[in-house]
Amino acid sequence: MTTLRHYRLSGRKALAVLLDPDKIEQNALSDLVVSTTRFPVDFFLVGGSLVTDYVHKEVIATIRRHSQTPIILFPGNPTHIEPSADAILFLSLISGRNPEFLIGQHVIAAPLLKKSGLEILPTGYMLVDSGTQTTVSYISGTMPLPHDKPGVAACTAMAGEMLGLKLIYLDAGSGARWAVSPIMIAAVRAAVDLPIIVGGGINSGEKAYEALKAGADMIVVGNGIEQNPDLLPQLSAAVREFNQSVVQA
Ligand code: 1GP
Repeated sequence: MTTLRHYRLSGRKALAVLLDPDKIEQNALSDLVVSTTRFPVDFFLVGGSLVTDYVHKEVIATIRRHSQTPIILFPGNPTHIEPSADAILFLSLISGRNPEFLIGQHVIAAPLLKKSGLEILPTGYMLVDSGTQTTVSYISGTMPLPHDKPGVAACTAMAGEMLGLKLIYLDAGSGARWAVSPIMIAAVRAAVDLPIIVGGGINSGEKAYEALKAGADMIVVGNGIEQNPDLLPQLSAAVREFNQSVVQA
């Protein structure tokens, strides 16, 4: 996203909250979105690898009622395309070897996306082993990158950048037991110039700060916020603290 590129160039960090339409109930959603006026977030991501309720449109409308924060779709397949969002992560699952998720679904989605008016964000999506099998790994039929192989992650991201992708998303998967390690984030940071998104299992201000320090440009949090109401203030503070040090530097 042009905006994420700006974050990368300025050294500022971003926080995104992932809303899974299946998991969040409308009243809780309104409360959460209202609370972001006190504890700002930079983006809302809407989606997940397996959706059963198909209420993306309603979720987006609720966000828009309370907030002007940009909304980015995080789709699992072409049925999750919803034109009322602002942009879509056009994910190529480059950590896997399943052609459907590297290019197949994209061919099906392309004409719909062209009509949708959504901003397209070509993203190298890398699943990283998190100590437990995640829904996205199961649904995509792909093996995640080993947690302790930063070199493999770096080469994968490099290839993604050379192929022309514009963002890298390192994801341990929702509810990950282990978040992506700072060592792996730093290796990817050293290997590519692209903005790096990191998510999965970020459930404390410390983990958020570590990911940002290692080179993440944006962190994504989903599960943790639904489970712990104190997390949003902590994450918002971690990102703010980081950005203050950038402004002062
Ligand atoms: C998952 O990166 C996201 O795709 C967010 O993960 O729900 O564990 O925060 P969590």
